[in-house]
Amino acid sequence: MSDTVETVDYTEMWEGLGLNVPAHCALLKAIGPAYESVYLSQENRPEGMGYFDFVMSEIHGLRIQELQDHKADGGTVIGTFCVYVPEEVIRALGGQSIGLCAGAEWAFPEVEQVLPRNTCALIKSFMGFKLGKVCPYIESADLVVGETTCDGKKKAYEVLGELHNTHVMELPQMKRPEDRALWRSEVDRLVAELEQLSGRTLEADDLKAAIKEVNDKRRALQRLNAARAASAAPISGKDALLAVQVAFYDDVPRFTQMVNAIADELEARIEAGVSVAPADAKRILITGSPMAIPNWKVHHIVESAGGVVVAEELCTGSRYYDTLVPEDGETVEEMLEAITDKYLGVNCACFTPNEARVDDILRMAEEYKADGVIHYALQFCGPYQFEGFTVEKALREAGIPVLKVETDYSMEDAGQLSTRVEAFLEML
Ligand code: BJ8
Repeated sequence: MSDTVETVDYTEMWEGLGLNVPAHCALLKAIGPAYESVYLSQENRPEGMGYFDFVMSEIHGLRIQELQDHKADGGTVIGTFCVYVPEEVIRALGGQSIGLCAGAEWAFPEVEQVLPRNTCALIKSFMGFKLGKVCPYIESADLVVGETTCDGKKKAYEVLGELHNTHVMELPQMKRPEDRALWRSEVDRLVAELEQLSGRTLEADDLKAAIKEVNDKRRALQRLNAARAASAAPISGKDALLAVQVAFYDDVPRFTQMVNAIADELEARIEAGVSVAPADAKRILITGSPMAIPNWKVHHIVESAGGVVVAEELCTGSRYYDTLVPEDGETVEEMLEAITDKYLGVNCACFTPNEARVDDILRMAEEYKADGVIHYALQFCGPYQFEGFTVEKALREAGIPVLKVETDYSMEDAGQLSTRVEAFLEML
């Protein structure tokens, strides 16, 4: 992508996808200014973030056009909502894996006619985008792959399944050998579904190449995030969060190259002692429910209050990029075994017990020199609200200050949240 691309009218493409074009334009009109005020108002951003400004300006334009071109060339587009869905398998079978829109309030009154009101904002959001016909990603998707994680998602996929071609993977809720065997069989079932959809057979060479490409993407994110451990923060938390959010739907090799370029820049900034935050800015680790694009609310509040977010133990954070699939497998069987283990290793609150997540948080708090931790749970997100107690207890025992926040996508509580965050930062 170049930053000199002329403005293109995508209306015909959006109409072809069956979008409600006036409603869709209203959505874009809301996201543009939000991005400007949250992102473009920052000072001293790494130059490489210009790529993400461009990606955001074309979020429903050029990238959607690329997906249509990919489909015209015989490829598939596969929508996902969870980091457990193995994107290596999707890529190896000619698919583009796309994390679907789920980070903004849209058509909630319509959603509440098909889902209970006390459903988390993330689920309501993806259902609102579908019912309101404003998401070109889901309308481009040949298949949506869901998973049996929390109860809300499980049941929402039943409703979504009536509106869109949907495949649900059964994710076990424990990590015993018999659970692993179930998950292994679910990986096979996904392979079979994608083979049928694409008309291809999973080949070892393709799977090996896909593992390498996705690992390279995660390695680039690891580099970018490792730079945030420096005492002088070389990048804001908002910018680092955006990079992971975009990782779910951007072209993989291009994204990897761009993130590596930012990592180069951050490493040079560390050498030169360049920081985006004052030396005494309090360093915050955020953990909890995922923050899908354009949910930047808590990061924006923390950084507007003078803190700096240095790490995220989130699915839009370390849970996405921390672990890789070993690259030494040669047969399809060996590689699917490795994929099974890598994904079952993610520590989501849907699992019980889930002590490894607490270990991850404690390790990250130390690695990133966090002064305090914010535990973020979406309202009605039972798994993360429940684990909030365990996490808080472990952090207090370790002597690490913690603030628990429960919120949604509306800005109604922004003032109250800011006050709590300011008080927390002052106390650190
Ligand atoms: S691996 S966190 S992406 S399931 S916020 S819908 S948990 S009620 S999204 Fe998730 Fe996969 Fe786990 Fe990550 Fe339910 Fe909570 Fe809503 Fe959630």
